[in-house]
Amino acid sequence: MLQQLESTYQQAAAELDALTDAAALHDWESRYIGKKGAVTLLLRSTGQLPKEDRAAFGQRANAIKELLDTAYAEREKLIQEQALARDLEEGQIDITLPGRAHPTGGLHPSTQTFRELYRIWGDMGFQVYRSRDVETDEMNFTLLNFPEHHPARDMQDTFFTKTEGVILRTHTSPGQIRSMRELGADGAQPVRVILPGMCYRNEQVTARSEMQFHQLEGVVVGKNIRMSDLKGTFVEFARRMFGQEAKVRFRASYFPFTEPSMEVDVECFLCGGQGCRMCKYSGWLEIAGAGMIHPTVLRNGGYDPAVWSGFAFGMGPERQTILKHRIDDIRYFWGNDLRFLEQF
Ligand code: FA5
Repeated sequence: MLQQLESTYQQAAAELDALTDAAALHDWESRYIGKKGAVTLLLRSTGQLPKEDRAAFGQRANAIKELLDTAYAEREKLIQEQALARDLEEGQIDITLPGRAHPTGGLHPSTQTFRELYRIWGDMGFQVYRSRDVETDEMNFTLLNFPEHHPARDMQDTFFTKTEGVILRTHTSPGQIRSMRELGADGAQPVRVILPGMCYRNEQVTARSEMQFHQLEGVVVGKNIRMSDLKGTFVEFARRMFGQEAKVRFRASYFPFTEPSMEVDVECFLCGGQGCRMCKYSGWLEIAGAGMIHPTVLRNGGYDPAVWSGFAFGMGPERQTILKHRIDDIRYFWGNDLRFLEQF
């Protein structure tokens, strides 16, 4: 058996030296040193030998196995190196090819609109004030002069929590009270802030309306603040946001917390006021609700309405983004579909 072992070793070593490709190497491995390889089987049959021969045979067989293992690893490395050199020579790896670019993330279209709004309102002297998403019914409605029976308090509009009197804000307007109370120093200091944030309404989701959407509120309180200030501010804002030629229109409206109240429209930038599908052939696009802050609300914010006055407005950045990019469905915003998001 020792002779057989030696001749198998000679043969294996000679064959290995002549191998030049990976497939043949693999075949060699299973024939000689794999689980059922000739050397492995010989090593395993040590026990069948007479007792006195076992130790010498076992020792030699183990040494041969080790020699072949090492030679195999060396040959494998050599074959890999040769293959790589061949590939390089044949030009299969073109090292002059440009690297592959990694896809980079982008800003959400709403974030982009917000940043533009921050820049414009910031340049016009407004600071950002962050108010909370989870609100009290009192802040969201009562202190904003909503009568007890106002339909906005109905179950359809508001998301309630399990805690009595605690809701998800339906608009950013409760931040009016919070910012007046916090920054107004008990009705002694003026306030000029914008309040960005998410709002929640328990309403039917459609192409134009979501259950959650952003608003950007604006609050200005001071002495001698008049309707003309509100108007002038919006004319300036529209120019900065939509271009120097932008025209603004104010329509009478109603909100419990402003008096008088109005909707602010800009001339449709798609058709220049001629009338098109986007403006529903009216020539105008609504961009905000606004008005002079109601005396009751001023009082609830800590101000004496005989001395102080102010205006407020609330706009919907998603609706503005929809108009700007002509997006046909608001549901894309929170759908997280990369095919939509990657377009911005
Ligand atoms: C308000 O929420 C008032 N708080 C705005 C306001 C503030 C008026 C300060 C006066 C003074 P309104 O419900 O119209 O008003 O919403 C304001 C804007 O939020 C809308 O013009 C629209 O752009 C956006 N908006 C309202 N509901 C949705 C909705 N379901 N999905 C997407 N955007 C919405």
